[in-house]
Amino acid sequence: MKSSLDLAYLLYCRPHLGGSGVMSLELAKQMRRKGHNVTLISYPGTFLSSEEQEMGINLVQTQAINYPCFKSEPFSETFASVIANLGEEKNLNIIHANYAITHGLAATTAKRILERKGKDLKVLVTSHGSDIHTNGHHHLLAPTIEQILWESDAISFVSESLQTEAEELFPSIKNKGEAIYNFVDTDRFRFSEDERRSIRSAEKIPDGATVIYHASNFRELKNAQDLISIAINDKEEEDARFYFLMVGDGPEKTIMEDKVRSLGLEKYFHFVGKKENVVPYINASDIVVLPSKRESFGLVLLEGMACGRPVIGSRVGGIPEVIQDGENGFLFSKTDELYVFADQIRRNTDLGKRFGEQGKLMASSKFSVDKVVGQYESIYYKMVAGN
Ligand code: GMT
Repeated sequence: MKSSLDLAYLLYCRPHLGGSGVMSLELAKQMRRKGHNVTLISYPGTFLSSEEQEMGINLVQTQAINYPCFKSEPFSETFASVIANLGEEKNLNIIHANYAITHGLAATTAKRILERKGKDLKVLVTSHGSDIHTNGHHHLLAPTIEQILWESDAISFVSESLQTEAEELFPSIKNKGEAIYNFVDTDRFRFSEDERRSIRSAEKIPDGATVIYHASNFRELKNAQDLISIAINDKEEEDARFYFLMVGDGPEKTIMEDKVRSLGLEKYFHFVGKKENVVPYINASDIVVLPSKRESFGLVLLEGMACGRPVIGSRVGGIPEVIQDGENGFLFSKTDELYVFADQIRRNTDLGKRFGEQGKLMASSKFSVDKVVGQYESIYYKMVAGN
């Protein structure tokens, strides 16, 4: 039997919401369930649920330094010290940093501090996307990101497409990384008729309406405005119109709300803000749509699939690894196709059902907790063994 490990996760955690935080917190919980010691390291203001506390997960928060001459909080430095202190106190095996920028830099710095003191801390950096497809192309960030990835003991990418892009961008890290998909807990993300009814009634969505679900941080790259094109195309439709459940918050939300108002479409768009539990909103919907310009994976789609929803996504980044075109949903390349595909699913309920069933199957096989958590655990053991 393999011995249990001492693991630390450096992550964006509650109250921050977003795919990387959701994934890394869930991974940490799964590792704790497997008997490993787990410490979360995160920002001031982070909190654990009572379940997480009862499970024996530790939380260490860094603190703001508030030194007046600093232009911003030196989080890379304070996190590095937090990890190094933790590594001195106990025999920490692995620091799993989510994102190279800030977290990976802190982890590799802590590794060097501990090395000087004769301790061997292994660093795994998970690249969730922007380190490569956005910041990785910025000349003021790229050399540092490459160095962090190069210095780490192992790298995981949330999709094969992200790994390919990273290796093209930074040839020095070739053969170092591994694609490990995000996963979904199918016990939590599952269909419920009660939730469906309750949200549709609370949001006053008429019977027969087809509801499109979108969740994001409403940044420009999420391209949420494409959804308005569906509503514009739908103007001729009399009875069974599209309604939109828009979950999340971010810079483009107000722009979208203004646009929706100026087009007289406010009846159809329901901006419900940030939600800690998105499952009832997915269940209230009929199609999940992610029209991003860049996307390393698209966890929102996988959550929709687990709840048996057909999915539509743009043909970019890792989305084609989540959506099998014509099997569990549609991939689109041009905005006009978005309406055509959504309309096809609305008119052909059998097709929507078939897509939903296939998506559910994929969620519990290709993207299952057991499979993906097992992949991470095996990387941890390989790292500790020095492979
Ligand atoms: O999509 C975002 O802007 C949020 C970001 C995050 O930090 O949560 O998401 C990234 O990581 C998720 C979890 O691995 C992926 O599912 C998202 O596709 C990825 N976002 C982008 O690549 C834009």
